[in-house]
This record gives sequence, structure tokens and C-alpha cells, in this order.
Amino acid sequence: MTSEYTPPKVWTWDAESGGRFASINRPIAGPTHDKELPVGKHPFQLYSLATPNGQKAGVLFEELLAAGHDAEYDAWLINIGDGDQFGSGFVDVNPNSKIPALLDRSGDTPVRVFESGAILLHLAEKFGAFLGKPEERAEMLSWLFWQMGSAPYLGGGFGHFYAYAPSKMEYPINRFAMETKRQLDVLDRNLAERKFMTGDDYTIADIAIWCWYGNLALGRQYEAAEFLDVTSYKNVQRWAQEIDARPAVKRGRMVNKATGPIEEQLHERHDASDFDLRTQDKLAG
Ligand SMILES: N[C@@H](CCC(=O)N[C@@H](CS)C(=O)NCC(=O)O)C(=O)O
Repeated sequence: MTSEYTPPKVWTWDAESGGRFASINRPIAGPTHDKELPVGKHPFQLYSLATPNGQKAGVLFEELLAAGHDAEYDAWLINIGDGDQFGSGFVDVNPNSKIPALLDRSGDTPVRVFESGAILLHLAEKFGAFLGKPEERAEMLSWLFWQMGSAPYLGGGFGHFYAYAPSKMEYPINRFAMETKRQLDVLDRNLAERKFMTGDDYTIADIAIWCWYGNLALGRQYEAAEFLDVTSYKNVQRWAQEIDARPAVKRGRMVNKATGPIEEQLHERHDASDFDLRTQDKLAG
């Protein structure tokens, strides 16, 4: 493949673009097949996969439960590599065909929620939790929306070209490594002044940002820890490790995880005891 490309007058979908996930990329929306979604016994039905975007809801649910809220949920695995996100039932819950998606059946009428940031805000407002101090709400929302706008540069930009593209291309890797490091510096400077993103309170902004940049700082994303010199962001490191140690975060990371060490995988979650089984696996070695 050469790096030169002359775009045609009109783009057409002639061939797969190559790289990981090429087989599931399509330029059209909507379902590809009929498939109903399963529904469990709890008020909240989460349809997800433990990618950084997918982890956010699992972490918040586990934090809500740990804090004593009535936030019981069923978490169902959506395997995006197999195209589950294009099933008719999933598209009914998220017309954008991306995980995570939530069906809130706690009220009289089921409510669908898609976009991970909207799911976090919907649940946090419902339970009045992890929103931070009222006087810091605007700051909290600013960081939450910062994550939603910034992470595509990390995932769709840096991660795609560094780890998933069919070949290593200097221009996009440079461009997105530069932007990713700038974002890490933005976080590092903020966390030099504050314990959490908005102050002393741990909020949904921390959850959203940690799932992307915390995992990156802890060396769990794209095998890029050395390349991006993530340990040099000392304040991000301190914050990432502190959040990583929270028991609810440890559980939340496992929800709908279908890759990685077997003891960290929990394909579906329907009950708190589902995690104990994984712990037993771990103890058994
Ligand atoms: N802005 C969306 C992004 C969701 C997203 O990109 N999900 C990815 C996995 S991390 C996905 O479902 N990809 C499947 C596909 O593109 O077909 C959110 O935060 O919920």
C-alpha cells in the first residue's frame, strides 16, 4: 500500500478498507438481520462489551450498588466482532449500532438510552449519585463532555492507526500520538491541582475519563505505554491507580468482558454473585 491516494470524485463502497474491524464497517445504518434482545429480571438491561466505552456503564452500576442504591441490572454481551450491534433489537435500543446501550425499565414505560455519556448522566441523575457538588456541576459536565469529544482522537485516531490499521503510516500515527499526548498533559495539569477531575469528589466524569485515559496510563490500551511514555504523566498515574484500586471498578471492568485473562472475564452479569465465581477461578489459579 502506498501512502499516496487520489480520492475519486464520489466515494463508493467497493472494498473493505483493511485492518482490524474492517469486516464490520459499513457506510449504511440500520439492522442487517432480525434478532430480539434478551431481557432479564432487573430494572436495568445493559447491552455492552467491555471496551473503554462499554466499561463505563458497568463501572457506574457497580459503584451505585456498592453505595447502596437499588441499581440491579442484567448485562448482556454484544459481540461487535460478530455484528451483534446490527441486530434489529439492538438497533431499536441504539439506532447508531454501537455499544453500550441501556434499556431502563424501572418506570412505567421502558426508556432507551444510548451513548455512554448519556447513560452515565441518566443513571447518575436518577440516583442522585456521583454527580459531585452542585457548585461543581458545570465543571463536572465540562469534563464529561470533554471525554466524549476527545476519546475518538485516542481510539479512532491513535489506537486505530497505531494498533489496528493494515500498515504503520507515519503521518496519522504522528498526528494522533501528538494529540493523545496533549490530552494526557491536559489531564495531568488538572490532576496536579485536584484529587479527582472536578475536585475532591469522584464523579461520572472520572469514570468516563478513567475508562479511556486511566486504562491507557495503566498500560492496558494498544500496547502503547512505552511509545506514549505514559509513566511520565505522574498525576494521571496517581489518579489512575487510585481509581483502579476501587472494588467496584475492578468488578465493573469485568462486566461483558470476553477477552483477556479468563479470571477477568464475565460475559454476562445478572447477579452480584456472578463475580464470586470469577474470584474462585482466580483462587484456583
Ligand atoms: N460515542 C459512543 C461510541 C461508542 C462506540 O464507538 N462503540 C464501539 C465500541 S467502543 C462500537 O460499538 N463499535 C461497533 C461498530 O462500530 O460497529 C459512546 O460513547 O457510546
